[in-house]
Amino acid sequence: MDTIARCDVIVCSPGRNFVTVKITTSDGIVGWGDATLNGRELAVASYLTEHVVPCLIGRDASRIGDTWQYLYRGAYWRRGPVTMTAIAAVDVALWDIKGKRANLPVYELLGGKARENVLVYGHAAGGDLAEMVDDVGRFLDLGFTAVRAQTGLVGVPQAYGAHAAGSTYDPADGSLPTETGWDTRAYLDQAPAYLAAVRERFGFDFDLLHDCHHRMTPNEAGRFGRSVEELKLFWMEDPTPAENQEGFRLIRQRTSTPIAVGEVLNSIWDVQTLITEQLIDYVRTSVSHAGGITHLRRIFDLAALYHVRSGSHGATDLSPVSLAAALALDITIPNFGIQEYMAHLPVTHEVFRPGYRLEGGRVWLSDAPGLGVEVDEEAAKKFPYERKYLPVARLADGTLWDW
Ligand code: CS2
Ligand code: MG
Repeated sequence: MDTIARCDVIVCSPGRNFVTVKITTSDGIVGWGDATLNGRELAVASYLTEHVVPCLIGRDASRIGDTWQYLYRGAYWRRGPVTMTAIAAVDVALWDIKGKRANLPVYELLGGKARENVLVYGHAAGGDLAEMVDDVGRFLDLGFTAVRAQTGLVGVPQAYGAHAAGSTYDPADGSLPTETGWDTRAYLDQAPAYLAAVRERFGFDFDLLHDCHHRMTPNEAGRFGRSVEELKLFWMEDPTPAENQEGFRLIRQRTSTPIAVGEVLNSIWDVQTLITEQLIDYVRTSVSHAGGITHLRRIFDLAALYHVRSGSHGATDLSPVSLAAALALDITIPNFGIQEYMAHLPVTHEVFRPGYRLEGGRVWLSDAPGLGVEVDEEAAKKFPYERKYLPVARLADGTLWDW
């Protein structure tokens, strides 16, 4: 029996903070998992080191499902981003090992390819409308057929999405959360107009996505969705905080604009109503925050019953290990929708060397056994952790709001 001989938790910051799990078996096979939780990295690292790792040593590395149940039910306390990210990292590392042991890419273990490559979307952004529209053009010139468009709001300081065109998304550069502004009235006035400007410039032959980032009430989200219907968005993302799953019934009553939700959620129960009542069109739960390959495939299987497609989160705070695992699911499931793809900084690839390849708005997977990602631990030592936070948002009167 090939047992788990050691489990290391590697915290490093090549361009931004990452937490990586390295599991080594008694046969010397190494598997990698991403345990990064943006702004709360050390909580997961400690959860793993102090509470999970001691339970793993000596376990049969092949028993992925049993280990998942052991870590989920065995914790007694259910769900949550820290727990589910920790479980996800162990799960993905064990799938990586199982692939290496079988000398097969993980996607073969999941049933084999259902498509040749994976459709992805890029992030166009800009400090103002002109910059953002130019950035959309840049992605289209690169061959992307799906682009997310975001920009700031006139009169609202540092509103989400307003960052230099082409820069890699890294929300906070201070040691404390950056305080940004928000104004829903300005957003409802300006965002439909700036998305219309994109359509005016580039037409309708590509998929245009937009992230509302959790800031509206269900009624406001219904108004927003209705106001952009003729722009034929591929989706409006996170239109309202999704703890209130029932709120999406109101949005559905008001607009046919497709809806994508899930990146901040971490279990099948968090999206169960959204899926079974068909309140969303895409589920965005990620392999690194929603319990790994084992749990995310259950979410996608439930989603398939209700015509909900996948749209996995893939921002730069999910490491290349996470993206490789997401791609293994993306290429095999029948209800694949789209995969978010934000290019990691070159410095990140000094530590993480993935085998996937971006070409013309699609990603081609490596045929290497396992996930096909190498992690350079020596290089990782050059990039010590530095505490960073996601920003917070406040309304003009100081009310703390959803960022
Ligand atoms: C965004 C993320 O990519 C997205 O859809 O919502 O960039 C999100 O803001 C970050 O991943 C938070 O860490
Ligand atoms: Mg988002």
